[in-house]
Amino acid sequence: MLLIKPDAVRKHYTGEILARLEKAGFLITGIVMRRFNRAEAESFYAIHKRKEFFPRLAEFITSGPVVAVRLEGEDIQHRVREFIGVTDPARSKAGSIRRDFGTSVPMNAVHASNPEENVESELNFFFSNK
Ligand code: 3AN
Repeated sequence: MLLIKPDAVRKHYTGEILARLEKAGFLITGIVMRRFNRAEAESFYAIHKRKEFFPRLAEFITSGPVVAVRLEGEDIQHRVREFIGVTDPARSKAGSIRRDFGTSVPMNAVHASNPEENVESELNFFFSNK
C-alpha cells in the first residue's frame, strides 16, 4: 500500500503520482481519500509512537487528507519502496517520487508500507473489504 501524504495532496500532486505509478507498470486496485484524526494517526504510526519525532509526524499527517492507494503484484511492497526513494527526499535518487515531490522528512510526499512490518494492518486501515 502507498499513501500520498498531506503535503503532496495540498500541492496538487495526487494525479501526477498516480500517473507515475501506472506508467511504471504498477496496478492500482483501490483508492481511498481520508483525513486522519489524532487517534487514527497514533494507530497508523503505532510503531513510531515512542520516537522523539512522533509529535511532529502526527501533527503533519493530520494536517490534511491523505490518499491511500492499494497496489497489487508480485513482491509489490519491495518494488514500490524502491520506486519511491528513501525517507529523506534530498537523498532519494533522481526521478524518484520523494525526490521530485517531497521537501523534507516527514514531508516526503508518500509513505509505503514496510513488507516486514505493516502491510496487512495498513491495508485493513483503509480497505476493510479487500
Ligand atoms: P519510511 O517511510 O521510508 O519507511 P520510516 O519508517 O523510517 O521511513 O519513517 C516512518 C515515518 O516517520 C515516515 N513517514 C517519515 O516521514 C517519518 N519520520 C522519520 N524520521 C522522522 C523525523 N526525524 N522527523 C519527522 N518524521 C520522521
